Amino acid sequence: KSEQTYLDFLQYVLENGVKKEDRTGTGTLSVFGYQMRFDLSQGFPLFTTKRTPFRLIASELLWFIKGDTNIRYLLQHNNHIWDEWAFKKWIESDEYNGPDMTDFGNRCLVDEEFNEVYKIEMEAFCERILTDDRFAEKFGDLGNVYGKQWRNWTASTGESIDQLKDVINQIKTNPDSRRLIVNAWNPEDVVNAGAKGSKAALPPCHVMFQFYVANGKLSCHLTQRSADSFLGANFNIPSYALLTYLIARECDLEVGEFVYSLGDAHIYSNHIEQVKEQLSRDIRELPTLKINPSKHSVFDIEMEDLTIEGYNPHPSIKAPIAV
Ligand code: UFP
Repeated sequence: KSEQTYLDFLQYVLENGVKKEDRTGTGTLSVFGYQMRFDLSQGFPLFTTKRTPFRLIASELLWFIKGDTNIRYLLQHNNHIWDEWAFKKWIESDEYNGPDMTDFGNRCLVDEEFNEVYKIEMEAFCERILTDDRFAEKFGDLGNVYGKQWRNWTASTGESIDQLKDVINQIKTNPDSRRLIVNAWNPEDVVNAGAKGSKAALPPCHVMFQFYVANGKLSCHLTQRSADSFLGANFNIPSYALLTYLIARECDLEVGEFVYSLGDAHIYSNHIEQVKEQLSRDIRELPTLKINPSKHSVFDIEMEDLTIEGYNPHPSIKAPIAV
């Protein structure tokens, strides 16, 4: 049922999406405004019509939860999903004097020779982030991205606000509150995001989330301004599902629903065949999430405390990511 909800969404964007250009120059089919609901008690929404790597989703979420914004932690967990953003900062810096990497995302797709040079530069970059502390501090940090805004939002007074900790305390002490919100969108940081010298590597896609407690169950509602339906949404759904499971557990609640609201929901023009392939596959049973019972607090969870059982997906489907 959960997975069908996602497949129906892909189908909907395919059928109703309008042709729309985008920042990356790829082109999309796009709809504006779409909502999905997933009953988390019916299994963990790691979908089966395409293999989705749970380790990447979990290590990224734990990285946010720690308030970490440096890709070193991700690399230590063999997670490369944020590399390009840090790499961009590096190649645009005065210290970089390797081969020209301008517009590397698009060039990799069309120029095989360039792609080889890029891969070597990127590998060297990651190795240096892992081994060179000064380098990592300077070029591994993505600035004011999720971890910072969730755990360490800077107020106008200079004081720091721990939104995630506060919201968990509120869920425990004031569960009927209608203000159980964590907001990642800071207008001050979003100005010029991604430009040289800006405060954040990119403006947040998952802008804010809200919790809701009723009948002993914790639900979560996420507002996402922009969704790559094929490569992004299937990561974002299990990521927030995991967050909801972890918080529910700490607050002695069962899991309720994950409600997922999208602004610009799009399928990139070079993902259409892949989407059709995914839609042709039959749905299998959703896996279950196991959390180390000896850990209680969200803030103590490490990768080895999380396991996925009964995951038997169809093979993954490759598609180029737009950067
Ligand atoms: N994107 C997602 N989910 C994410 C994330 C990015 O779908 O969690 F970080 C996609 C949405 C869009 C692109 O296709 O990445 C971001 O581009 P823009 O900032 O132009 O919306």
